[in-house]
Amino acid sequence: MIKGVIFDLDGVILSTDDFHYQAWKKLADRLNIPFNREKNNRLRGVSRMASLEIILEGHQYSEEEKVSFAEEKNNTYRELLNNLTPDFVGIDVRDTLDELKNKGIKIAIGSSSKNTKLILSRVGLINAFDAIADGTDIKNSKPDPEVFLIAAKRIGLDPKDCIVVEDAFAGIDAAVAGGFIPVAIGDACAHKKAAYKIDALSDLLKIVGD
Ligand code: B16
Ligand code: MG
Repeated sequence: MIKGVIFDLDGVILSTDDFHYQAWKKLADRLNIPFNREKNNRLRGVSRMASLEIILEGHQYSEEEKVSFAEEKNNTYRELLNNLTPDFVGIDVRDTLDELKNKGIKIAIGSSSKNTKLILSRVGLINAFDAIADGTDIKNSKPDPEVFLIAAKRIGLDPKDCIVVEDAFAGIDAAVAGGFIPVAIGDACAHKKAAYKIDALSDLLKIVGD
């Protein structure tokens, strides 16, 4: 029986994944490194520094330069986050979270992002979840299951009783590695190990009702 749902943030609860793309694209263009949406899909769910390594593949830079590039990208990203307001949260997302709570299902966030709490505050969802686990809690980012295991612990549930909803291949791998039920949305729907593939978050209501 499903007792909990752990949501990824960027690309699942919010379309902040597009802000990540825009911020990386600005950096890549400045460095004259080719970067497109296909390559961006490899960055989904992956930490900031690991994302930078993927962008810089085949190019040599010092550690100091890499730290400064990551900071530059994060500054651009945070400028874009200034556009966030509660209107950014889709009605389907709000209704689904409410419905899950009404059914007595625990809900949590499991995100690799260190900006998670800033984002949730800006859109008015900081108190909407029973627990938040994010990039500030973990040593290893997805595909390591650490962030989801922390989220499950914080809602007091066993991974086998929890769905993980992900838009990233790395996130589906992490869910499988942690013993969760992996549900894919968006880009992750092409992942063979997704137990369910959904078009909208409200499709979860059918899955938990199974
Ligand atoms: P930050 P998620 C992930 O969030 C993003 O998908 C990924 O693109 C980003 O690099 C990572 O967070 C770290 O984010 O730079 O804000 O700490 O999809 O796990 O919610
Ligand atoms: Mg994501």
